[in-house]
Amino acid sequence: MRVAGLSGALLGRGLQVIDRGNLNGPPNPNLPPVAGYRHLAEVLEWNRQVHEAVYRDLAAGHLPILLGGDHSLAIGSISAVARHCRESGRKLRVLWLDAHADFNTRELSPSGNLHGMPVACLCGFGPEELVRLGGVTPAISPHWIRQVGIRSVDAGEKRFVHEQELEVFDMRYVDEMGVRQAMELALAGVDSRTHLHVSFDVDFLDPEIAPGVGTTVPGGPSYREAQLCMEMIADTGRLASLDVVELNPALDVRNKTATLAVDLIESLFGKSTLMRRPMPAQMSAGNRCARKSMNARTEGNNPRRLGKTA
Ligand SMILES: [Mn+2]
Repeated sequence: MRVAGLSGALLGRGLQVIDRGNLNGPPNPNLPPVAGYRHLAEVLEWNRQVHEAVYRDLAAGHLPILLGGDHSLAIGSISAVARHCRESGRKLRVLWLDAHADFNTRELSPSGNLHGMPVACLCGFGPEELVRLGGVTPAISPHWIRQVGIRSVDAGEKRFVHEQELEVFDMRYVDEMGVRQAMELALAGVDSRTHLHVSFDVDFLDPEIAPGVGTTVPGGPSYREAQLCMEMIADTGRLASLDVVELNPALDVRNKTATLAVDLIESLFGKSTLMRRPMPAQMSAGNRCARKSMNARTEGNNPRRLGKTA
């Protein structure tokens, strides 16, 4: 994502960018599960580092962006966000964009992979060390989470999702009701007291457009649907922290997935590719000029070119 120009894209949105560099955790030992978990010691160490880094930047008034790495890192980042919200008296809403519910436990998971368990760990179900990482257990309530794009859930995990009353807008919902309604409901209740955290697993996207992930699942959101998700989040003006995870450059094709991720992050930070006019009340003289010149170009009768130039 650095190579794909993430910093430049954010600078282009008028933001200040501080690249904190890489965190340095232990390597992946590639071992089978021990007592139902794979690499618990390593995952714990990485998450300690993520927690401290994210918490430090939130306390400094920054908007942290975590680039992963596998989705278990969200245990560190979201526990830090929850701690920050407790201390600053803010409500937390977690928007989990993913093909998977990531709500497995050792009893339910066939693989023991902790990247399938972060939501469960954050809600208090998982290995003690990870569950109490943020100081208060559980770190968050299942009722603070909205999941969108889900299309691969194990049978036992599905029961557990219902039992814990997670609000899930799966791909069947998106197919039937559209992204717009899913996102309207997922963002309902977000107000000026809300800290909105987005945990964006790149496998949320359809593998046709985003091949660079380890666990592709067909039937995900298209380019336009993903853009609409991001634009609707931007419209709330409440995005306060972000994870972008599971991007695997070794599986990518000419950095296509990273480039797409950067493109979507730009939309998340308010870049609009569309032609919608600003509300008249908010329209400045500058905007009016821009509108006039766009109209002038429309008269040239080439709307496609207008779309691109604009
Ligand atoms: Mn995930």
